[in-house]
Amino acid sequence: MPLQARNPHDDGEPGPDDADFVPGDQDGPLLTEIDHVAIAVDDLGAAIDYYRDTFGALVEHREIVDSDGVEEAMLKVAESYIQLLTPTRDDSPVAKYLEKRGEGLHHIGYRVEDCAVALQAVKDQGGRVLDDEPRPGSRGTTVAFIHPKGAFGTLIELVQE
Ligand code: CMX
Ligand code: CO
Repeated sequence: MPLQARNPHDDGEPGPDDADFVPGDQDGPLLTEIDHVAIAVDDLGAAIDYYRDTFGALVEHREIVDSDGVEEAMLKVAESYIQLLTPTRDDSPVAKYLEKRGEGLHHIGYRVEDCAVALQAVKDQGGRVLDDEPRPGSRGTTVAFIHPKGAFGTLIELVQE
């Protein structure tokens, strides 16, 4: 075996101190698939009609998520979804987004095997998390959000199915 430079604090286990450490590398990357691309819209019905009439994309799931103050329509695209989002109340994060930035890309949902593990990896790297612990999302998923200001301008949702 070739000799490798070792960190003097190395405990033999792979970890963030290793120069060549990749989070999740032991079992493959932490992000396994794009779960959904979320788009904030003023009129959910109009957006659903647009995707159906233009692309033939159909709603597979619809839900009001009270805890987030949103109504969502999930349109399947291969193994991923487009998540059309509209606010259900004035203090919804999506209401604030629409008011400030108008309609458009709101966040990206990345699928992970284990939301707690992925969230811990973000914290270990000093990332700015919006959820300290994984919490329930739509469709019975477990999710956690990461602040866009610590993630190159993109709000990230970690999604465990
Ligand atoms: N994408 C990128 N940047 C965003 C953003 C978004 N979706 N939302 C806000 N920002 C930016 C703002 O433009 C602002 O930037 P500037 O300071 O440069 O103007 C900054 O982030 C504001 O940050 P803040 O004051 O800390 O936060 P806000 O009150 O604007 O809320 C956020 C933003 C991300 C913290 C809030 O939306 C949140 O907690 N989201 C997580 C929950 C969520 O989005 N739920 C709805 C979806 C549910 C689902 O998918 O199921
Ligand atoms: Co989402």
